[in-house]
Amino acid sequence: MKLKFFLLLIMSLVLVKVQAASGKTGEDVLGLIPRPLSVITGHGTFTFTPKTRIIVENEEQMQSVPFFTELFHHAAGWEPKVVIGGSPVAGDVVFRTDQSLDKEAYTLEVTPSRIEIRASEPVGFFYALQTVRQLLPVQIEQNKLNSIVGWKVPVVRIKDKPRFGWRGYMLDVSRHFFPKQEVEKMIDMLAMHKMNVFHWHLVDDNGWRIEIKKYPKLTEVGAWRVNHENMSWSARPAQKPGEKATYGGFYTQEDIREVVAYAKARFINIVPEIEMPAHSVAALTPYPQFSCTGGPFTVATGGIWPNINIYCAGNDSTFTFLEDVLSEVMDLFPSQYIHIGGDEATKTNWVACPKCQARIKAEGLQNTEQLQSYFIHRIEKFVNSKGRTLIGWDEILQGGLAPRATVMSWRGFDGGIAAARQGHDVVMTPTDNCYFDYYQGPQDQEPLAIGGYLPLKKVYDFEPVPKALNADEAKHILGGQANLWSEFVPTSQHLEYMTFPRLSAIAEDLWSSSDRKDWTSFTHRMNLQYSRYQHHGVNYSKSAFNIQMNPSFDVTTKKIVVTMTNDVNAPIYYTTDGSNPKVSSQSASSIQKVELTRSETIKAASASNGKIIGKVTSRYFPFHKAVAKMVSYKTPYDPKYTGGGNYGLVNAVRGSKNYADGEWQGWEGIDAEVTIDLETMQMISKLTLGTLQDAGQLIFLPKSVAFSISVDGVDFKPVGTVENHIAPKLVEQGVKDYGVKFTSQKARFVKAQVKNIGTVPGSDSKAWIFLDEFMVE
Ligand code: TNX
Repeated sequence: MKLKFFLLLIMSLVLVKVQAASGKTGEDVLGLIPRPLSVITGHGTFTFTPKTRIIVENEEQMQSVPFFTELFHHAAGWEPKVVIGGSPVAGDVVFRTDQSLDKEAYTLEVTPSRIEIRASEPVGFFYALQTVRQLLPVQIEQNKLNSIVGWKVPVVRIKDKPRFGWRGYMLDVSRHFFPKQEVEKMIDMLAMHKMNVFHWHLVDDNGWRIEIKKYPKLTEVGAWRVNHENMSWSARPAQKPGEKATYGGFYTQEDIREVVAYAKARFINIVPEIEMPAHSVAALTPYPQFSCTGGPFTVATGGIWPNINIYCAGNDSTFTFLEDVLSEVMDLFPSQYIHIGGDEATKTNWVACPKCQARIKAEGLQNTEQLQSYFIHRIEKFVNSKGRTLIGWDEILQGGLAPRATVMSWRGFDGGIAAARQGHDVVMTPTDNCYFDYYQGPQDQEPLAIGGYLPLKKVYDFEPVPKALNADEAKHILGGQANLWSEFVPTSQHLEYMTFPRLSAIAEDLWSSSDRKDWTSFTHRMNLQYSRYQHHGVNYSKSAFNIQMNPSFDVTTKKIVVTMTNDVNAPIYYTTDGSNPKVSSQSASSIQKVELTRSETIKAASASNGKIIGKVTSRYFPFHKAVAKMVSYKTPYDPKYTGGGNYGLVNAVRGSKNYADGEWQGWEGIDAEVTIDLETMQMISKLTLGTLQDAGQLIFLPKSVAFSISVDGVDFKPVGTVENHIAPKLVEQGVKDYGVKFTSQKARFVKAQVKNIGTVPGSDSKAWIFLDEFMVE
């Protein structure tokens, strides 16, 4: 007996030690996401068996259970029974109404003999069960039978409630269409994260995705565009006469009803968005009479900017149309909030339109901004007449906010702050923290995205309540939301890649109280969450583990110090011998520094649970003959892209696919000519100049690069010209070297003359050339 006790003591000490060494607390090991308000861990476990009963108090509480018991059905082959009333026995899960708890709050007490859940409403019980689900072995998430020995839940006491009432995720199904099944999969994942709003961006310039019975052409015509999926979003040609529109899709009203019910069963409200007055070309294509010019229009195949073809604000029939559409939308969606868009309207046509001008006059308005405000006020009146609340993007502040409108603040926090100060409710979704269409890792290792940079950590740092607001104003911040715009998200796989794991971070921002947020704890708890994703076949990104390599070059010592980090404090392993990094005896550190004095390739990767995870980052540092030598420029590089200054082209650090990585020197609309003085005569046989293409940033490969060498810096002798005969492609993004090899010759000076293509194909914007590293060998 004594021996057993002693062994137990040793074992628990070892456990504590192991946890302390990894920095993980007992709570972190549970892997609860989002983190509850309070968690007190204990000893022992409760076991779910086929005999386990969930005793609810009434019919209403039954709704909280199926999404939980279903998991057992798939993973265990049996389900706990749900019964109404009865006296609990050992092994039961018991629901108890506790009116003192807030609507979404719950308490959860797990003892070896029973689980007791308290809440005031079904939604609280539902969230408690989501927590129990995370306390179970992760295999509970599997869609195949497991031979787990006991579905055990650790003894624990949890008190929990959300910080915000609006915990949202927006999906744009217009720019790319996602089938109903994928939408439902996302709703499942939202529910697991205790998120409660799914904002469905159903219409935009690139496709109208919701069936409207009164206007069938909205989907017959408006849901389809010419398929230019193989071209860059921003450079797609418009539909030509006779061209067939084959890309698209839409949801029937039956589909919508199904998805709404599906979400409701998971305590998620769907907020539909019908964009107006802009982002409406897909509607105006079949119904051009509701525009100012009368068209004709085509459903946009890709990006259009500026947004000038918008609904006419002077035409009463436009409002009849929109009210008809909104009536059908409100019949389908029980949501209190109806989103009417309101963003990014360019009012050029309103200025020229006689009807709009007549409206301005008749209504005593000052300008088109006020006309937009008139538009939104009028729609708000209608939405309110149906007992609903209007919500729109922060542009609805322009010209005066409609009396009861709620504002979704996306262009930073300012719109939200202004609205809250005027006493309006606000949902915060600033691009900097919430735009899931932005890159989430070092850009050169990511699939093409719209731009921006929103790594997991930055999502985690999101604080929805700005300090500028006083306590009363802050009450208007309903919560926050992540937005996934889908211009650069063509498939369901990619949609998941962009959403996860960032969704876990925003779920914690919006649910957990700020003093419970802790990045290190989050990264530990995520380990189990990644397994949960895996069991659901979610294609999550591992970019947070990817390595950021930060080289810094010292011109005097001619040394590069490369600092390697990742965001999640995971150990980093690296090699310089060309082999792939392995989990090895190398001292495991989440920051590694290497000093380089000769050409070398560094390969590095992070590890998690003793295995390499994420991508292997490989970077070659060429210590060539011109390193740290003087460069002179015929026309200086643009002050926006200096590549680190005058040694930028000769620092042995190459520019990456990311145009903004600080290595590139840029010239806008003009040619470049650079000359290097090697200081002494050298034998030279190869010259190489790195260049970049990033059509989205208007950066194009040079038309040609002419290389020459000289002994005196006066007479230059050509050694070769590289021409790029391929018509400038609008899709590609990447680094390309222009180089020449020749028989070894003596020279002190080398020169590259670089020809810019001049203007962007198909437009009159100036094209950029970007150069980095002029290598001499
Ligand atoms: C701005 S956010 C938009 C969207 C784009 C998004 C891309 C907002 C209200 N409007 O139309 O898809 O940027 O990040």
